[in-house]
Amino acid sequence: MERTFAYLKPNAIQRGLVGEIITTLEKKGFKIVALKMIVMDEHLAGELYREHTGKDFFVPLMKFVQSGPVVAMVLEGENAIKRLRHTVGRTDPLEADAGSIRGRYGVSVRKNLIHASDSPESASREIALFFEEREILDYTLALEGEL
Ligand code: RTP
Ligand code: MG
Repeated sequence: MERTFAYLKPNAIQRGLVGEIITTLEKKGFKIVALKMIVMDEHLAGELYREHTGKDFFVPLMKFVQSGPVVAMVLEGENAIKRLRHTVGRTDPLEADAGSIRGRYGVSVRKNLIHASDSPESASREIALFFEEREILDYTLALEGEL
């Protein structure tokens, strides 16, 4: 089983879309193994987006992601990294598949609702930025008939 990292951006919380987005992830078969609400500080946001340092959208992006609480999570599943990227959709909601999270609810590139790690290296790095190992929990999902 592969692990990946996602966080719901401040506008997802402000728009009341937390439940709907998490439901989508659960229905898509991702197992939530860590979950918390936090407000990112300058250091955390800078580390998370360090590959974009200096780009024209970097400063507004930094400001936006620190503008309110986010919901950070670790998701587990088969091919979780690629599957989550597909479920989330392309960066620009206008280019994202209509059925993807960004395609369904996104309005602008910056406020595209959710982040998803783009590679195994990013996933490990980003999980470690947000979670301690003891915050990642082990449990068994109920199977049909065991509910
Ligand atoms: P993410 O990292 O949030 O999952 O998104 P991504 O891989 O699809 O996109 P990436 O290229 O890593 O960009 C990170 C975030 O920066 C904002 N962005 N704004 N032209 C722009 O104004 C622009 N380009 C990127 C988006 O919020 C994007 O998710
Ligand atoms: Mg990215």
